[in-house]
Amino acid sequence: IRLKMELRNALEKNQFFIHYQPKVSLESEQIEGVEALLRWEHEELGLVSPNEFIPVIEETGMIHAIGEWILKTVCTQHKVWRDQGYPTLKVAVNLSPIQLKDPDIIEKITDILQETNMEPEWLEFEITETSLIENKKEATKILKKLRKMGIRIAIDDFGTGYSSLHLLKRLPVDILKIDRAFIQDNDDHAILESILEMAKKLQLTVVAEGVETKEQLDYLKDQYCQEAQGFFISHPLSKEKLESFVNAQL
Ligand code: G
Ligand code: G
Ligand code: MN
Ligand code: NA
Repeated sequence: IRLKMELRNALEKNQFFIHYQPKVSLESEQIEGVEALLRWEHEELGLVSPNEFIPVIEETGMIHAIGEWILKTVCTQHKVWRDQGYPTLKVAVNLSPIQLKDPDIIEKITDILQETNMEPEWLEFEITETSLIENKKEATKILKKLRKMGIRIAIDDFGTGYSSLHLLKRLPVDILKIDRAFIQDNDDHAILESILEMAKKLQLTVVAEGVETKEQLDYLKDQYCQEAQGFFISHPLSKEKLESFVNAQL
């Protein structure tokens, strides 16, 4: 109840900000993109984990306004970086299953892209596997429209739900983000290897999440996984720290 009350004013009080976690190409080991991650800092509660407050903003419907703020903020920042001459990065934004139920979602996204001069080619949306499966029909329609606009779609936390090869083939997606549980299980690579094989057959790009060690990174390279993200590469960073990270690679 406390969280719910405090969240109500969080947008006006400018308590939200975005962190960016680098994603690297396993071939070049260069940064190719970032995942935008929402952060909330309250004056008394301090930094509250998204795992605690996202369910609250979803239940109360605040996710609609906050989701628009996230996309607008990320696209505006992307334009600033382009204007400043940084190498252009892909940027991934998480979409809540609640946002996929908004009948105006396509119009809202279209408006924000126009307003912020964002090329859809640089944008990805991440949707969790479970939310896709639970809301398959509606979600498929929306994802098809987003893809037509030129935005890429990633299935987040892949492997934790029950996507069959058959379902995956019909879903309008471009990228699989393999859940960190499969990356971090160093004793059993069977599932990971079969996901990689399946993704190759379906011509999907694979991103490994939660890479925390050099061993994991090297193993993924051997397996021809395309991209990786995780604490071994970088924690989520403030925009200033991301700029230093990019500069250090140039
Ligand atoms: O960044 P962190 O590990 O603290 O995120 C915890 C969870 O919150 C993850 O499941 C992540 O997908 C989710 N999350 C973080 N930022 C956003 C966001 O901007 N929108 C939505 N819908 N979920 C987010
Ligand atoms: O569900 P989603 O994949 O969007 O969640 C992203 C969350 O995963 C972020 O909160 C981020 O902080 C967390 N994360 C990113 N890299 C790692 C990692 O290497 N290990 C662990 N344990 N969490 C990570
Ligand atoms: Mn994600
Ligand atoms: Na994930």
